[in-house]
Amino acid sequence: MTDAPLLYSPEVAEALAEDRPVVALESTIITHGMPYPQNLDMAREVEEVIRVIGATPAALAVMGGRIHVGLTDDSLHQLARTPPDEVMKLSRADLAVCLANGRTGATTVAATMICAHLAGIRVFATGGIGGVHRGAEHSFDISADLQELAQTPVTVVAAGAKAILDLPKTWEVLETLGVPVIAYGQDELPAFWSRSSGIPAPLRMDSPAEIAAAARMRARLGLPGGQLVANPIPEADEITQSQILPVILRALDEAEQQGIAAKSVTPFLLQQIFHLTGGKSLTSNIALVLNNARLAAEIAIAMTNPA
Ligand code: PSU
Ligand code: MN
Repeated sequence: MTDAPLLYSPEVAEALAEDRPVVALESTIITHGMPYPQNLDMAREVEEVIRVIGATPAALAVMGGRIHVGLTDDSLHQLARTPPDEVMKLSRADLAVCLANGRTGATTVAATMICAHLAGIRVFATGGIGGVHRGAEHSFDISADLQELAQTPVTVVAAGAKAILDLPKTWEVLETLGVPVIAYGQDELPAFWSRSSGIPAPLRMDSPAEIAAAARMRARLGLPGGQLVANPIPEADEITQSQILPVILRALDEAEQQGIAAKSVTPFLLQQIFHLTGGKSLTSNIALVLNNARLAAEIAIAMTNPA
């Protein structure tokens, strides 16, 4: 069907051949989103959570000229311990170059959606999507993740957009692009580390079956693009908006003073916030990723067993 250089792990190949549920996972969150060794623990736990629910995890990364669909524990370990500056952070723009040059690359939300779709996977779990950065009216820094949601048919489960972004502008752009933004189980959009954002959700759904049915209907209508499921972080793990906002503002200040730009912005801010919260932001980040993996596995199951 596709001429793309895909290399499936035996486990993922078998699951897809038997039409069993598979959940795609990104690798930028491992290489550029969290420090070692917590990133490795997170990656392993996410896979475990997905298996326990009855789906197969497929972590995606580019190595040796191929898109790996499903990573061995050795590959996960190797990615997790490689310094961020030695791994390409891949979005739509970089994917082909990385493959053609035989370099190692970690997939962002955008690149993971592209690779998942090529591999025949319809659901993907992550932490938070990229979006419109604060000050984008000057920097024009808007993540390619948003455009990808508009064109690639994969359901992405995230805890909203990362709160370091300009959230109202991010949701506006998604609306313009025609991306369904679905809050899971609440009327308000979550804000990554916090359950509430003060922004009403454009759409709300309360079950994996509804989300699977909406994806099927979109395909029947011939509408391109995916959907974003915004899944609130569990209460026990949240950092409230009033606690995290001053920290975000300090991190943004630091980024500006150091002249951080382009692809480095997101990793830099996450690292600053990690230090400023004494590690609490990372604990929350891991908790929300696990929570998203659980929901994504349930959606993948609902997609393979239409009601
Ligand atoms: N979510 C996280 N941590 C991350 C990311 C998402 O919890 O590190 C990554 C994702 O790969 C996302 C990327 O696609 O950050 C966005 O980067 P940018 O703003 O440069 O598009
Ligand atoms: Mn950017």
